[in-house]
Amino acid sequence: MSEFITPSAFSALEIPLERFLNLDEFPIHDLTSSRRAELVEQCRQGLDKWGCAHVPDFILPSAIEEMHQEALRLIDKGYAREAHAWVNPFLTKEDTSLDKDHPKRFFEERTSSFINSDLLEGCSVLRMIYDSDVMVHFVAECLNVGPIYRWAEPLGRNPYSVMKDGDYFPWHFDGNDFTVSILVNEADGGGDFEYVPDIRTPHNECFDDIGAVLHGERKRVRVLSLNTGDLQIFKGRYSMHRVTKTKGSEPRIIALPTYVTNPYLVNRPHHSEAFYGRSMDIHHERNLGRLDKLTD
Ligand SMILES: O=C(O)CCC(=O)C(=O)O
Ligand SMILES: [Fe+2]
Repeated sequence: MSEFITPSAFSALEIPLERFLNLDEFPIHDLTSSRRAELVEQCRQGLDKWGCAHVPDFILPSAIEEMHQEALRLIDKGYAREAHAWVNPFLTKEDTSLDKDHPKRFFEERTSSFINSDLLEGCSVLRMIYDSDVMVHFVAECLNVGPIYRWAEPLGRNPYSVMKDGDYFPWHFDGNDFTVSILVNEADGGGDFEYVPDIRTPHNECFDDIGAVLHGERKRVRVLSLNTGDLQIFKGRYSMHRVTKTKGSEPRIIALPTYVTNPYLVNRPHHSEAFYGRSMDIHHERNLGRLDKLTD
């Protein structure tokens, strides 16, 4: 485990919520607050109806700016831009034994990049948001599942996804259960988040429906216009999603604090290589079965 050199987490004592939340407007720390109950209810409705919860202006502009500046300092470092790859929606390798129309044989080029979690700075406000138990508790209540945990995944637990002019993030499913996203900087154009809510279930791969979307079927596709500071909570393991091509000189930067139901698991080695540029010992050591039988 000598690969790990960064500090792991902030303690509850070290996380001033006021640094990233307006607690008058978003009193997620106060379990007696009717405003909190209302927010949880709205998120549950969003997840039920559209597979996505959306809270406008959740994170303070000053914290968004801190994250933006952190991302700009890190944008050209480490593994940020090395992991370009041809990927299918499951991030698995080409399998020529399958029919050529099978969705597992549908490959697109991912040109977007990640600022991996292990690069985040010591005083990163994104790490603070991620490590906050108050946030984890709030997200779990919105999802109406629990307990949920922070992820053991060293590279993908809370990265920034970065898309520069002309970059594309292809259709895929996530290896984890839930993703929270917070847009930190908007591209000049494009960069729409598109998703198909619950296109597969824990016990049904639904390859035909997936294939139809990959070949252009738009009936069930939803498009989210994201705004900086908004919070999205999204079930990326069941809802196939992508980000359309970005345009212009401003990079699209989005923070992705990610929570899971199994605190031990990490991404599969091939998923880590395809998205985050490499796999580490932990990805091979913890390559265990999933409770669902879905391809990932
Ligand atoms: O950039 C986004 O909005 C989504 C990123 C994403 O889907 C992922 O990192 O798995
Ligand atoms: Fe994703």
